[in-house]
Amino acid sequence: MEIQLWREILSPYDLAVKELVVKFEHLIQEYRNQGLYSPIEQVTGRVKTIASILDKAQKKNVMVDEIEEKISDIAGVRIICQFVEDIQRVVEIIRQRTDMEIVSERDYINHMKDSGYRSYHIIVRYEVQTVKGCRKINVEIQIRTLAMNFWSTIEHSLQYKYKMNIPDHIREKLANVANAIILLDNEMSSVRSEIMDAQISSQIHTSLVSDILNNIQNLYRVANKREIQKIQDEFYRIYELDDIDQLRRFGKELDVIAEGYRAQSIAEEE
Ligand code: 0O2
Repeated sequence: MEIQLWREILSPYDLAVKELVVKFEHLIQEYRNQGLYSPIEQVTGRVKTIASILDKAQKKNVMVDEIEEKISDIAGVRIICQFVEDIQRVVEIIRQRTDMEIVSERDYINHMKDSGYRSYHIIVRYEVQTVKGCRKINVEIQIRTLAMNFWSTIEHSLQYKYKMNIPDHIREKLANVANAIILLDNEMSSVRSEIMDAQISSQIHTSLVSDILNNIQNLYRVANKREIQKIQDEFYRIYELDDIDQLRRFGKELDVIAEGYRAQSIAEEE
């Protein structure tokens, strides 16, 4: 098949990966904007390279014209979570979605591969709109923790270097590290709720400060400069106290002041 045709074949896969990355990133943002913990930490995506598709087709005895039907990870999205528990939450989120249909699931978290690989795989059918009309294609979604991702990224690069013949002593080390990663993820899970609480209050603090600074900036245009200076000094004083309740109260007072100026300017316009 000509390279030009490959480009055309891969184009809807490229679109699917881009759309899905945007959708999952938006989910992260929605959780954070609502001051909630996001079970998704990061999202990445890729379209398999032509060389890698051909390699896989050869390994699986797949003819070139059967590639789209028989290779289900041409489009791949990777969802990284902080904790093992988050993986199941993400699986549930995907199961509930109406813009993708689950074709199959593979649980390499509870059923680790002999290599030591762990991840949860879901193949979904996803619809994209192209100039030639609507196309439904397969996308593989891999869900794993940061620690699992660390292991699989290193191991994958070694597979590439050693062309599947990783020396025994390295293979043994990788197997040991895979077991250490199970322990590491379990240890992190045991302090999950405290870590989540700390992360959420840090998010709330950041968004409160940003709302207050936005409000002060808007007031600059309409309010008396002396009053603004007083508000700003008060903000610095409260900020240094490092007390989220005081900051929240201050933010609310500022909202009332801003609302007063808004009402005044509407009245002046009329
Ligand atoms: P790449 O370069 O990431 O695209 P099967 O359906 O069992 O015939 P298939 O399609 O390979 O075979 O399914 P599987 O086993 O679920 O693997 C799909 C993808 O999972 C792989 O794609 C890897 O990305 C990842 N994976 C599976 N096993 C391992 C492993 O032992 N180590 C690492 N690092 N990744 C693994 P590709 O095409 O192999 O690679």
